[in-house]
Amino acid sequence: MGIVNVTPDSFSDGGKFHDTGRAVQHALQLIEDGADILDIGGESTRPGATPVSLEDELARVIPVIQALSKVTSVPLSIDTYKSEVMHAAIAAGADIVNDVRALQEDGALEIVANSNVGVCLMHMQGMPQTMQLAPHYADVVKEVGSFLMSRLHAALAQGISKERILLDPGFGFGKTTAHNIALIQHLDQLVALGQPLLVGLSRKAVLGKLVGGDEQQRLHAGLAASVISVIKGAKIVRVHDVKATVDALKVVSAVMPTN
Ligand code: PT1
Repeated sequence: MGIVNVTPDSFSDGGKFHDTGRAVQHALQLIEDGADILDIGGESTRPGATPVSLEDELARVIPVIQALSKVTSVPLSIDTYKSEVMHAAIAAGADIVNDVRALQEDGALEIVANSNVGVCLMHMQGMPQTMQLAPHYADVVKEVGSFLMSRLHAALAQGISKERILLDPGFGFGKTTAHNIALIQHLDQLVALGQPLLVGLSRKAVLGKLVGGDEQQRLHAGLAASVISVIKGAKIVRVHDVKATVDALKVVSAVMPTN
């Protein structure tokens, strides 16, 4: 899964047309690089990020989804927790809803249930602005697992069939380095929940903790993280560096063909 961030160009005044074009160009490059899914997002959920209004988020992502759905059959995922954005994105051609709040916002379960799109249910402790201040768990693997099971059951109860549902431990979302590492170490316990697992570690702070350096210097650490995750059973990795990740995973597939 290749990441397509739709955020205003620092040189433009949030002029939609220019930003749409850049995002579409980037998405097409990721397809060329071997992405099987594109994840399109208009609001950052990284620690400390400031929220984006509904109007701005719609103006950023909907034109990109409309444009891409006309030119590619690669599945498009919308990275949002807002039910109005889910609704508009599905109408514009999105195939997957990727929700860091696991369909807990009002109306979100219903909108996904009344469509035929896939959905990724992610775990987060707290909210992006404050989630890294004091993450706390008695047993992070158990607690993430039971949260994901409860959201899985909420989705099933709403009529979303299990074939449509992905689960995600939410690396970096209200987790210390030790919590993130424990989740990778015990990923098999989350695979055992029975749904395909999506994992996002690309360029995240936990990698910086392990190797030092800024975001641009985390590629090799991220490749190791993707390889380990896939060997441990993850089905989808959400990454910025698609070509490098595809190459690394080709080696995994050659050596472990059933993986
Ligand atoms: C993710 C994910 C996501 N991550 C899914 N969607 C982000 N399903 C956005 C840091 O610690 O893992 N899974 N959508 C990006 N969020 C973060 C979080 C970025 C933490 C950076 C960090 O550096």
